[in-house]
Amino acid sequence: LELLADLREALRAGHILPYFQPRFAPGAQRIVAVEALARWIHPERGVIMPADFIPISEKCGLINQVGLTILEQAVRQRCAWERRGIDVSVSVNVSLRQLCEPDFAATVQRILETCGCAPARLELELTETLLLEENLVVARNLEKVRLLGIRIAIDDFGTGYSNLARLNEMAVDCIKIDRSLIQGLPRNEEIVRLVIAMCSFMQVSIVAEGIETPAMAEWAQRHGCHELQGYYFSRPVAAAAMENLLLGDAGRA
Ligand code: G
Ligand code: G
Ligand code: MN
Ligand code: NA
Repeated sequence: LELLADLREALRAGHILPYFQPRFAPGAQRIVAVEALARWIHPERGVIMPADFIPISEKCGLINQVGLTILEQAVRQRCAWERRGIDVSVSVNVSLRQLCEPDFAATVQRILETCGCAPARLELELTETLLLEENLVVARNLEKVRLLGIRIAIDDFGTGYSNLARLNEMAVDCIKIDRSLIQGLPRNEEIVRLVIAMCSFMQVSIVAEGIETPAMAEWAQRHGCHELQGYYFSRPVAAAAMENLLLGDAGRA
């Protein structure tokens, strides 16, 4: 409860901000996108992780404000990087509660327009259970953001209950294979190969999450994953540290 009062104040004070984790494309040999991950920079308690405030935000109806501030800051940061010649897309996690807001799509559009951000450079990460949603408001929001040209990714794929028919119909742009599947390699090689084959059939971009070792990176690249994400490349870091990674990355290319 105390934390909740703090959270409202933190939102007002701008203490909820995005960290960034690189998505490395082995084909291009560079960071092509960054995922924004919410952090609460608490004046006394230091960095508070999403697991300790996203669930509370969901329960108390503050997730819309948390999601919005992360989306806004992430898009603004991406555009600041673009002006400095750094070319990178950004992906942002979106919760079901946000998509239940009738004006969600309009709000995203306004944020893009304010920053002058190309819609195709923004990806929204949704969980697969969200695809099962029969809610009309959610369906309309998804349709609207897709029509704007914003990309849709399915996050944590392989952990929920997928409706494969629905997934195929939805024509998502990207599937992020959950780290539990990647970290089960090579024991569960067969199942991950089947997931990759299915994604290839659907012509979606494939991201392997939770890459922690060179062996995992090598396996995922060899088996056709388009992007790799995980501690092997970098933990989620603050914008300034991400910028250094991006500049170093461009330097190497
Ligand atoms: O950053 P970390 O790896 O601890 O993230 C843990 C979880 O918190 C992830 O599953 C992620 O989806 C969720 N999360 C992080 N940032 C956001 C956010 O801005 N919005 C929502 N809805 N979830 C987030
Ligand atoms: O659920 P989502 O994929 O949005 O959240 C990403 C979460 O996964 C973040 O909490 C992030 O810190 C974590 N993460 C990212 N890369 C790795 C990794 O290589 N290993 C582990 N264990 N966690 C990771
Ligand atoms: Mn994610
Ligand atoms: Na994920």
